[in-house]
Amino acid sequence: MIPKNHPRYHSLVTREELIKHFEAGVVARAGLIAHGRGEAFDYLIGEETIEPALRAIRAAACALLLADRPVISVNGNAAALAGEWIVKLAAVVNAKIEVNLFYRTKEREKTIESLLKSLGAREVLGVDERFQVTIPELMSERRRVDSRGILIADVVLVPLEDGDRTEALRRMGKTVIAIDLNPLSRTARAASITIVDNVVRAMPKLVEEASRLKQMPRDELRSILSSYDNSVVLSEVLEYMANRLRKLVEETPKAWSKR
Ligand code: PTJ
Repeated sequence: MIPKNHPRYHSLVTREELIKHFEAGVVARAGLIAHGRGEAFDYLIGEETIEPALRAIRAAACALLLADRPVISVNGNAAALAGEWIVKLAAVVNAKIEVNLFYRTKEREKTIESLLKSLGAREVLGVDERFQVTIPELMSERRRVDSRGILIADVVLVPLEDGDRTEALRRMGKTVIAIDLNPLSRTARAASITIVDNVVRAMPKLVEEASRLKQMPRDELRSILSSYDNSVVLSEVLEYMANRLRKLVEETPKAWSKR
């Protein structure tokens, strides 16, 4: 039991969710480590969705709504932390959901498929071997993709990724939307749109934004998307982190440094 008034309540609840899903076979062992890395970067943005991330979320919603064949790629951490929102987003933007794992086992694929189905997903790609193809652009287990999903997708949302795959998908000509707390990661740098935010906060916001923008004329969505520049957004995130650290340094009482 985590008391609600604990100063790190939300962070501890998220950890418990991950541990629970690790024990259920959804999250990979390395997924726990990956989360720790993410948490460290979350501190640097003050554990809130910052303005550059909101702009990336808006552009991502436009890209998904304008896509002909959007796919949401799901790994263990994403399923554990944002499964419900993945299913909701897929319904709003009419996207396919595909399980695609780095630490791939048949069993984990099935467990994640069941979790997503229990949350309302009607179809989950990436599990049926009859539709499995390998993409030559990649060496890792992630090279196995579904011929009805990622292979033919024009826009792929990859919450929490490893860099190789994002680069490979870009080489295949796809628009890649990443959610990654680390603005320095290869994924963040290689993606077409990078949402530097915690997947726990970003996914509900993405669903909300996509639902709102769905009512807008497609030309307006195209105009929002074409004015988006990912390198500008990434440098704004770094500037935000640097300014925040500078401010914290100034605010830190001198006494602290003497301790
Ligand atoms: O389920 P699998 O087998 O596909 O494996 C998934 C992991 C995440 C273990 C695998 O993709 C991996 O090893 O990823 P990396 O290379 O550790 O990258 C994960 C990235 O996600 C890092 O840049 C972290 O900073 C970031 N990250 C971690 N937790 C969050 C996050 N970004 C957003 N929200 C988070 N909660």
